[in-house]
Amino acid sequence: MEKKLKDLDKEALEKIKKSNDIERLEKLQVEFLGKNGKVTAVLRGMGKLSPEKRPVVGKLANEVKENIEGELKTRLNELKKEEEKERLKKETIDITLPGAEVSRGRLHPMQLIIGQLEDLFLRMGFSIEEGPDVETDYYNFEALNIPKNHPARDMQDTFYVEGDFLLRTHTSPVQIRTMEKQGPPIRIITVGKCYRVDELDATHSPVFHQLEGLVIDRGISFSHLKGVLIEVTREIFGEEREVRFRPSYFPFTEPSAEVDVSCFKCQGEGCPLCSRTGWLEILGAGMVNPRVLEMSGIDSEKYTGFAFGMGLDRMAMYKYEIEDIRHLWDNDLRFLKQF
Ligand code: 2NL
Repeated sequence: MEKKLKDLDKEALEKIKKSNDIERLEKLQVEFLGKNGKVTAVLRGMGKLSPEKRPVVGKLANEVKENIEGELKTRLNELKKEEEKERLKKETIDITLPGAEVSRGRLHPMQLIIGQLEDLFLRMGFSIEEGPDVETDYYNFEALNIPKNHPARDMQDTFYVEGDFLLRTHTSPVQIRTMEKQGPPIRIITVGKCYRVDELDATHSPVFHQLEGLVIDRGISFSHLKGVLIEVTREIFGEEREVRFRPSYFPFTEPSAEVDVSCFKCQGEGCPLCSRTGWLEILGAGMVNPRVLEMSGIDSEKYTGFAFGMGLDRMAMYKYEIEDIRHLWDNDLRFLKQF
């Protein structure tokens, strides 16, 4: 019986050493140590032994059993490590392969113009104010000295929401709210969407963008207005540009002016962009009408101010030579990728 155990031990160790996969090891476990395994069978036969022999064989049988168990475990670990090594080898990545291209987003031309102008005004000491797109008749018209019979108030021109509410037709309500809330001195700009009933075509859109500025303090004059606007036009259209002020009329400013910049395409010679005039109209401006100041609670005896407004869609179209305003809304990547 002792010989039998030693033979089994030898046989098991050889088989374990030769086995090359985990499944095979599991089978060996069953073959030798399982319920009907070879070593188990020997242990079961021990009852027939003499009392003297029993402890000796018993001890040996246990040693053999433990030995086989140990060898199985060792071999199993070895195989697992090899398997892991194989797996890692297969999983290695080729770091010399070129990476997948990450395509960068870019800013919409309208956002480019807005960013450039905001930056310029911030450098000049202005702050930026915002306000709601849905406004009341008071903030959009009344407080700006736009009379009840003014054509802008017509249903045909303004989107009325319901009751007293409408979609702002310019950004001026934000300036009014700032005058009420803050009081002088004021040095702000506001940028945002405005709405007017208009058929969409190459040059008109019912939604458009405006930038308006407002400066109110003691002793503000038209020359301050000129200084700021000349700075702005040269920053956007280049240092060499001429700036021209033409008399105009707005209910909320007095006196009022429209501002032209010499055409950057033809240097003022006359071309299709400027309709052969040599000038591009870019904004309206003026000294804030004292009635407008008073309505917002500002003493017009003490304070004066200037204001200006520009259509940003037109600015973007000039600057980037966009010939159709609808490009700004179409989200056609062939267009957007050019900026
Ligand atoms: C234009 C003309 C302008 C203003 C806007 C303004 C605002 C207040 C008081 C007085 Cl609260 N004026 N804004 C002044 C003059 C012209 O815009 O052609 N925009 C596209």
